[in-house]
Amino acid sequence: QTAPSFDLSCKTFDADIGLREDNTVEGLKRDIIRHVVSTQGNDYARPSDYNYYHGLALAVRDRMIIQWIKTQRSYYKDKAKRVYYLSMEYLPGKSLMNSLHCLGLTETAQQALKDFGLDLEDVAEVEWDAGLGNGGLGRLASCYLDSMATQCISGYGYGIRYDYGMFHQMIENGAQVESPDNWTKRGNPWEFDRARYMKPVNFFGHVQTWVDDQGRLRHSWVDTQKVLAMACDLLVPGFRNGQTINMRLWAAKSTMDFNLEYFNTGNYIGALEAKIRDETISKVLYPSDQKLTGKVLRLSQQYFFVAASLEDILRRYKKKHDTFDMFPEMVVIQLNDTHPTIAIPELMRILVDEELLDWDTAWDICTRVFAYTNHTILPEALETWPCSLIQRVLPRHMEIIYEINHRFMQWLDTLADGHPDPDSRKSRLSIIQEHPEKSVRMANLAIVGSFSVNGVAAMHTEIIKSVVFPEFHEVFPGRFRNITNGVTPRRWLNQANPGLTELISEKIPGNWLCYLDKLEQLSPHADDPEFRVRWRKVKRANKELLANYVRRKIGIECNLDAMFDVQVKRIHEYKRQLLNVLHVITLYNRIKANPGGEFTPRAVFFGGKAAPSYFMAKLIIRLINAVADVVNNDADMAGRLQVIFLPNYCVSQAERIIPATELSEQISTAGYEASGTGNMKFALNGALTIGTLDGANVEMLEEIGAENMFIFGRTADEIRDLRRSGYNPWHYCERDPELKKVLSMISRNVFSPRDPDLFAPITDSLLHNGDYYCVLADYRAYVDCQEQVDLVYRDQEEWTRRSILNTARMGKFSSDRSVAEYARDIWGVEPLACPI
Ligand code: T68
Repeated sequence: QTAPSFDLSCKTFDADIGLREDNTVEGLKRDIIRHVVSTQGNDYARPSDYNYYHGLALAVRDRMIIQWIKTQRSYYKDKAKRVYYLSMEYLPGKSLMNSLHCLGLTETAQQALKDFGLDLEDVAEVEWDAGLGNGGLGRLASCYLDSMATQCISGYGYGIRYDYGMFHQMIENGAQVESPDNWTKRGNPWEFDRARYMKPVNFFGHVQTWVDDQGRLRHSWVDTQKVLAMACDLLVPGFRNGQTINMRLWAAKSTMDFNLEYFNTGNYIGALEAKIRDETISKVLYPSDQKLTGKVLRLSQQYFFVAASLEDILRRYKKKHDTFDMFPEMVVIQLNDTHPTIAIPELMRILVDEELLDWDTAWDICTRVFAYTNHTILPEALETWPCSLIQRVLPRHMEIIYEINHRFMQWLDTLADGHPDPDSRKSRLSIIQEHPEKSVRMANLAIVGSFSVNGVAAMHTEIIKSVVFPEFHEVFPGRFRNITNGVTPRRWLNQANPGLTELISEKIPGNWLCYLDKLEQLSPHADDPEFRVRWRKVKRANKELLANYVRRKIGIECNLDAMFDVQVKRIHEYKRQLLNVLHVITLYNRIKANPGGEFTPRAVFFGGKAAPSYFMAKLIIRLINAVADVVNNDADMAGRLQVIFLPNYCVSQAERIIPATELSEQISTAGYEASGTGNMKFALNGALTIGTLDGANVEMLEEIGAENMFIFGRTADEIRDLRRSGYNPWHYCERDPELKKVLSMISRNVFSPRDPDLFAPITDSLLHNGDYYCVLADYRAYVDCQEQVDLVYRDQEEWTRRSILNTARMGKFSSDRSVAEYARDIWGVEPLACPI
C-alpha cells in the first residue's frame, strides 16, 4: 500500500473572513482571559484548571470555526460531492489535546498556561470524555472523521447528541455497577447549538391515500406527532492542514415550547409531561454493543436522526440544484451498520410522496446514493424490527418497505440462473421474515437499497460473502467489497505516545503521521542496539505513567519489571476474556506448585464494560475481580503475577493503557471478531500481539510476519468443522490436567468462598452447555503460546527488536488508508485542495 498520492500541500484561496487569530502566546492568553471573563463570567485572577480549561477550549474553538467556515466555502466553490457518514455512535473522547495538536498550538498553549501558573496536562485532564458510543464501531466513526478532515475530503458526520453517553462503570465488591454519564453537566465548550436549525420529525399518525388533480395516486403521512431536531455541531479539525469538518449531532426538542396552545388548554403539567416524553428520544445511548431488542425508543432514535440528517442533506443539495438528476453525483451516504437503514425508505418517501418522482426514478437515485458497512456476523446482532412496531411508529415507511420488497421479489423471479429452489431462496433474501414474528431484516433492506456493501477486514468480508449473505453475493456480485479498518495515528500515536512519536521522528523525516507507510523506514533500526535501548526507555516511561494512574485510581502498586499483558475491549463471550482468565489461573497454579521457580513476571490488565443486561459478561467481570483478589493477596505471587481490572474503560483511558502495553491480547474465537481496531492501536505502539486468526489480525500477520506475532488456536474453518463433528468440551477438560484443575478450582469456589456456586453459570456454559465459543478447545494452544511469549520476553533485546518491527509494519492500518479506499472505491470523491 503506497502513501495516498494526493497533494496535502495546501493552496491558498480567497476566503478571508476578516477574523484573524493571533497565535502567539500573548494572543492566546488574551483570548483565554477574554473567555474566562466575558463568556464564563469568572474572575481571571483566580486561575483554576477548570475555568482555564473552558477558556482555552473556547479560544481553540474560535480558531477552528474560522477553519470550518473556510472549509465549507471551499466545498461550495469546488462544487464538491459530499460524503455523509450516518452513525448512531461516535467516540471522540477528549478534544482539547487533539485540537491543539491539529492546529499546531500545543507548545503555545503550554506556555500560555504556564504563564498563568497552570499546567496544560492538568488542565486537559479536567475535560469530560465524550463517550457517545459503545466500542469499536463508534471509535471507528471518529477515526474516519479525523482522516476525512486530514485528507480534505468533504465529509460530514451525522449522529445523535445523547444527553447521557456510555454509562460510567464502577466496580463494587468485584461487580460492575453502572451510573449515568451526564457528560455535559458542566457545559460543553466544543459544541455549537444551532437553535435556529430546528427540523420537525414525524412519528405515528397514519397514511392517507388520495388522487390529486392530475390523476396521480398520492400518499400523505398525516396526524403525526412531531418532535423537533436541533443541530449541535462539533468541529473536527484536520491535522495541520487548515481544514475543519463537522459532526452534526441532533438533540430532540419538544414542539411544545413553540406551540403555546398546548399550555393554553389549561393542562400545564400534562403538557410538560408530553414535552419530557418527546425529549427522551435523544436522552440516552443504548449500552448494548451486539444484542438488540425491538424497543420503540431505539427505533425512534434511528428514525429521528436519519430524518433530520436527510432533510439537512437535501436542503444543502437544493441550494444549488432544481432537480434530483445530479443527486447521486453530488451526494453519497455511508450507513455505519444497519442502524441508520431506515434512511432508505425515508429517502424514497421524500422523493415519491413529497418531490413527486415516480417510483423507478426515486429507486434509481436511492440505490446510487447509499452504501452500507457491516460490522458483525453475530446472528443476535443482525437487526430486525417487528413489522407491527414499524407500522405503528412509521406507517408510511412500512408501506414503502413492503413495496421495495415486493419489487425485489419480482426481480428475483426474473433471474433465469437455474437456481434449484428459487422459492426458498426468495424467502431467505426477503426483506420480510415471517418467523418467529413478522419482521423487517434491516441488513437485507440495506443490501437491496445500497450500491455498495462492505465488510471491515478481508476475512470478515469473505465470511459475509460466503456464510452470512452468500445468496445476496450471488445475485449482486459486484456490490460486495472489503475496506479494512484503520485507526488515526494522530490520536493513537502522536497524542497518546509523545515519547515514541519523538523517537520515530528522529529517524523518519517529514509528515509521517499523515503518510504512515513511511513507518517502514524504522525497520533497519530494529537491529541497532542503541536505538533499542531508547525504544525500551520510552516503553518503560509509559509503564510508569500507567502505574501511577493505577495507583491513583485503584490503589494497586504495579511491578514495573513485569510484562504488561493487556486485554481491554467490551466484555463479550466471543472475545474470550475467559480464556485469558483460565491462563492466569494456570500461571497461579504453576507458581504455587513451584514457589522457588523462575517465572517471567506478568501484570495482567483487563478493562471493558459489559452490557447492563448481559448476565454472562457481568459474571466474567466478577470472575476477573475474584481471581485478582486471590492472586494479588497471595504472598507467593509477589512480583510475579498481578491481575488488575481497570474500571471504566473509555477512549481517554485507552490513551494511557495502550502506549504502556507490551503484550496485546486479541484472542476472539476465529470467525467472530469482524475486524478489531484495538489490535491495530497496540501494535502501532510497539506491543506484541498474541492472537487468533480472526478479523484484522490476519492482515496484521501478513504485514508484521509470523515471526513477530504469537498466533495460536483454531482457524474459523476448524471451528466450524469442530462444531459440525460434535464438539465435546468435556473431552478437552478430561485430557488436560492443568485445565481440569483450573475449572475445578472455579467450581470448588476457590474464587468465591463467600458466595458458593457464584461462577457455576460459567463452568456450566463451558462444560455442560457446549462451550459455544470453544474456549476449552483453544486452551492448550493458548497456554503453550503464552509460554513462548514468556521465553521471548526474557530476551529483552529480541523482544524490543520485534516491538520495533511491529510498529514499523503497521503503516497499512492508518485510517487515512481506509478512508482513501472508501473515497476511491465507494464514494467516488477526490480529496480537495486544502484551504491553507
Ligand atoms: C465492532 N462492532 C466489531 N458494534 O465488533 C469490531 N453494535 O470487530 C470492529 O472492529 C468494529 O465494530 C469496527 O468495525 C461494534 O463495535 C457496536 O458497538 C454496536 C453498537 C450498537 C449495536 C450494535
